[in-house]
Amino acid sequence: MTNAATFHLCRGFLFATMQSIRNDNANSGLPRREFLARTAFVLAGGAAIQSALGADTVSPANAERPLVVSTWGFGKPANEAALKVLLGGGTILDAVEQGIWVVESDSHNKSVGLGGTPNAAGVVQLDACIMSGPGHTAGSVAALEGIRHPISAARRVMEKTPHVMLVGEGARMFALEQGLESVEVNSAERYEAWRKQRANEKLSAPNSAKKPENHDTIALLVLGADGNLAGGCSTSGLANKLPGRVGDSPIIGSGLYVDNEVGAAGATGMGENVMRYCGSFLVVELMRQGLAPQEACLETIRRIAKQEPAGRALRISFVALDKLGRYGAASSDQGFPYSVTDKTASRVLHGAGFGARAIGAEGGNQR
Ligand code: SD4
Repeated sequence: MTNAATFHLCRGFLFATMQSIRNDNANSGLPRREFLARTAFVLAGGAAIQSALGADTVSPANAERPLVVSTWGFGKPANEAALKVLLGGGTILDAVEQGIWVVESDSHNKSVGLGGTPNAAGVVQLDACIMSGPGHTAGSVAALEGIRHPISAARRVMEKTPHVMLVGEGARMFALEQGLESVEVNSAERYEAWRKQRANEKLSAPNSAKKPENHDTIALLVLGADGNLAGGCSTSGLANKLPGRVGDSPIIGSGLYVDNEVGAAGATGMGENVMRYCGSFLVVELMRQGLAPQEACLETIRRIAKQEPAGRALRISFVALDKLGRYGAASSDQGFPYSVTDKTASRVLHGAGFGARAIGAEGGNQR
């Protein structure tokens, strides 16, 4: 049964129960205090059902299509560009690609595109992927240097090669061969200088995860007017990462997943805490089992937090959109902003937060 059907069934049940309490009261002269107590109990049940279905749940009847959902407040202009593409007759993949261009081109953004924060050697390495619901096709690039729009490189991998993923120098060569806009990168010199500087240092992963503002990804999901889904993801990844480090964002099933029968999901945050759990795949599979998008995001975080030594310090967030046009988001932190755009409105909302106490209560390690 779909969530919408469950919701209507539950609502019907609550209504009938309220009616029966009213009738009982009228017939039996139930004391007022008991009548109020029973009523409160039923209403609380209703609230719990609504919350389980996700705060941002919309009924399919109200769902606007096309619809665009993305991570963070900086996703809003990207959504608006994507919607414009769709309304102008572009495909869902055009919408994903051109929406993400907006963030990749934003020189103020320090976590996506060439303006992103460099790795430990001082070189910006970019990760991106794209996925189409129809045909279940995907393309991805990782540790890509000097290419203005990694999302376009990912799309070319999907559409022009028999492969899904290209990395490093091979990905750059392919992007250049495809005529994608590029900039010079003197990475060989920088890597050599870094190698010398590191020679006497202990090899350890740079601990740049302390600041939440040092890594943000655009994951953008589109539901077309015809009900087809697509998504994309682009990031410069974790600041000060080891050269060659690849996060969750270009990994299909981790930073992004689209299933045209069910829905789409994308991730942002500490890639290492998403890619060991196939996070976006899990969100979509939970939606397949009947959870509303927001609840599926929350349940995924709950599942990861249960096994994760980092406990509530996961620093991960998910957005999700289902085939019916319902959407939601959740985060291991409070107040995760995400953007939702359709013909009627373009808004920045806040996903459900997964609080420290909730994790403790479920046995997570709060070290
Ligand atoms: C990564 N997930 O490279 C990316 C970074 C990110 O919000 O999304 N930050 O791990």
